Amino acid sequence: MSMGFDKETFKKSVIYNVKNVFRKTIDEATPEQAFQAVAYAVKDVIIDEWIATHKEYEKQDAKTLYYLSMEFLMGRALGNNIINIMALPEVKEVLDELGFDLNAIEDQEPDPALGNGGLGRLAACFLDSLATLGYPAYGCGIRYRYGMFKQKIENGYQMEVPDDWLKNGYPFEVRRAEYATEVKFGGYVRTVWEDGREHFVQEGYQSVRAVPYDMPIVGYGNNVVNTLRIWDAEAINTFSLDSFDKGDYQKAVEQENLAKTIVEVLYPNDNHYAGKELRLKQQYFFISASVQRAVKKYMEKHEDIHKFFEKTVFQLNDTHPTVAVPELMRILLDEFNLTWDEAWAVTTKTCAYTNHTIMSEALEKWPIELFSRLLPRIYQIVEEINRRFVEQIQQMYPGNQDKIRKMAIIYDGQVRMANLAIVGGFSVNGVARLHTEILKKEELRDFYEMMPQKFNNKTNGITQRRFLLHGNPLLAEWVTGKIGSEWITNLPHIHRLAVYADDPKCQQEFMDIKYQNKVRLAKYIKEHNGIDVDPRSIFDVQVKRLHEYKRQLMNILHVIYLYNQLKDNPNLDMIPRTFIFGAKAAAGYKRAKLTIKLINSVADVINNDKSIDGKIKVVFIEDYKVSNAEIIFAAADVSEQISTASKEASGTGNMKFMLNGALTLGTMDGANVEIVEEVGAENAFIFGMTSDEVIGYENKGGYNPMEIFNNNYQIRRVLMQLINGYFAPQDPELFRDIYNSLLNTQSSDRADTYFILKDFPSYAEAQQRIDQAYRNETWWAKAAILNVACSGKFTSDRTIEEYVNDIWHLEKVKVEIEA
Ligand code: DL6
Repeated sequence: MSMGFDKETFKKSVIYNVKNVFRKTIDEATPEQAFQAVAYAVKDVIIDEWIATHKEYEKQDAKTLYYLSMEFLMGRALGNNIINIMALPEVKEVLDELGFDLNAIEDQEPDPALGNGGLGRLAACFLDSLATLGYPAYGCGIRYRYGMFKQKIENGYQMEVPDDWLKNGYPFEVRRAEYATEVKFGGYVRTVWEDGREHFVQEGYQSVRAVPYDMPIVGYGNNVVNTLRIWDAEAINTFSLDSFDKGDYQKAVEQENLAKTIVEVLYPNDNHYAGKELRLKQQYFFISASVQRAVKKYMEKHEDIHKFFEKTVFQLNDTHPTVAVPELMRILLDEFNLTWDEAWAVTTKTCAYTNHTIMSEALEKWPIELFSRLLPRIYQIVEEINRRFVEQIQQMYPGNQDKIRKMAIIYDGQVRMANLAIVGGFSVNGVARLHTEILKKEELRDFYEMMPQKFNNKTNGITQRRFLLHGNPLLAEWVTGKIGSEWITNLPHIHRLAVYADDPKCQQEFMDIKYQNKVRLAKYIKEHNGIDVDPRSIFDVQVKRLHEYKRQLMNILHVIYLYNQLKDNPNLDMIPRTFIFGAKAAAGYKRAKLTIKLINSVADVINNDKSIDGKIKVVFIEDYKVSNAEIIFAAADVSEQISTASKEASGTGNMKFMLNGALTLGTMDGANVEIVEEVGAENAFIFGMTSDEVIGYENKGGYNPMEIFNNNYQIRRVLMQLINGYFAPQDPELFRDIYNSLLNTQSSDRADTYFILKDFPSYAEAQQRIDQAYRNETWWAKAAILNVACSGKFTSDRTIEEYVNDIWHLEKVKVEIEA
């Protein structure tokens, strides 16, 4: 139990909060009010540790990491915080005594969804691990007024509903007006001569006030509480008569509007760059505020800005925060009067960049016109960085224009953010071994040849505290019962479970727990979808963002293929299967949205077909998010990780399934490669082309799917069902675009870009192997336990230690709290 936790004080605090905040007695409180009261009471426990942690960091003058990210997909905080202060049993007892159920109260919390998918959730796992390991770190991001949209399914179609997560206030945040700072946009740069040198002054700009809100990030049982700092925007001078009198009316209105719009909404694009001006404003807004604050904080304790990098490191979570490079340069040049070389030396020792994708549509490139208009001084600095870098290229590769074409930061009217991030930092990392190798050999090959020392791999990880301890309490307790609780902070320890994999009693216990988790999910599905699913069927799950490269389409085509077999032969010997999908599509991504409609249309036909006797069920879980993800992972038998090899940088859902004892059905892509390496190919179902094969075909301009269509009757039959109204009797043309995308009958794009038909036979064969394997419960239980036992590598604690050792060089800090 946490040192600072006292049950009676906690109880009083809950009662007091209900009274003080809502003017009610505890018996009158609504569940939402009870949630707020409990959250405030938990925050009260955390606050002392939060203050103590920051005192300790200051006392030790610790080097600090700033994890700069447009996205933090935190999920609910209450349950996680209670677990991390190690007060779960006591809080449950108190709530019991007060007549509340903790689960019901947790369900009242909105999911702070300030992220899209993998990249944002990774940032959240990293914060958990940093705090648990005791490393001084801030997450820096944006306090979006509306996070990731809520997904409603209406008539099979995705509808987007705004996520007003702040509407009742968020109890865990603290507004820190004392750290507010100004961020400037637009205008022009005037050059002035002073003290014998040029100075640059931005004039005629608009500005906003960036105001930070801090959220506590509680380490597990170690008194450490770090901070996620998200910036809100306010008008510099609230709209005033004063401006009106001065004839600045227009400007005052514009500043007010700028502040309102800048943090209004998270762009709901995953692995896709939309190129919107507001997005660049958002990027510069939170980066300028964070970098300014980091410099100020450093200067409070130090005199020599030249040594800034000794105490500070900025990790750029993808290219979105790359303006940190020129922003730090600006501050060093214009505010500290460093020379270019001095400023460059500091900047390039402070910044490090993580690449999260090789998808070309995700590469950020800003038109010069937009970039220079919005950020005139920053653009000047980028131009100078580029000029010097191009000179370097020319020295190294004299006369080689191709190198300049590929590596220049400014080229063809565009500012290329990945190139800026690579040149402006000291480290470039990929997020799984295969991904890093592809970066080195293909996408970033020229940079790798020029500066190999910068490149390194950091295979992603996940926090076992949220995805096992909190999400799957039955399995967590079972694991602890077998091997003790060390796995909670040292996941490789979980390998000790391996000795139980062959033990029939343990196998039975494990399968019973899985069954109970399936019952829990079946209940959720009944409540949310109105569909009955059989917990004895195989739960075959694909939950992740909807993207063509992730191939949800291949999965649903296979469902149709299986259904056809069953229709042909109602006595087909197969283990009943429940195919579960969950996925949000970017609001403007038409084909992805049509795929959701297809899944729901197939579900409608199959789930209502009495003739197949419930042997196949298809469920699309609405509004897939962190809180329901925890329930889904716990209940899965099969984890679908079926991206086209080379396209998924890492994946992290794959790790969460493994930790919960699901078997991977996957391609040799991303971190699947390392998962299989840990658990053994015999305990997974691997299929499909390798990344080398895929890249080989791509280099040849693709392949001809018509051959497969013509020669494989079963595949042809499935594809024809897309356009003969089988799943859309009212509108037989509805799925024509999907059909065309596979066969390229009309479009100018390459046919079947993601090799769905090419990999289909091998996928269907792997699915057949699953059906056979599940019949042998002993084998399945053993393989599932081994998956849990071999998941140790995939803790984000390991990933963070690697970042610390190779890139960040932080020191652990101990925080003692007096009892
Ligand atoms: O590294 C976290 C996560 C990976 O696990 C996924 O494989 C990858 O797709 C995702 N990348 C992005 C890129 N987004 N942008 N822009 O989300 O990162």
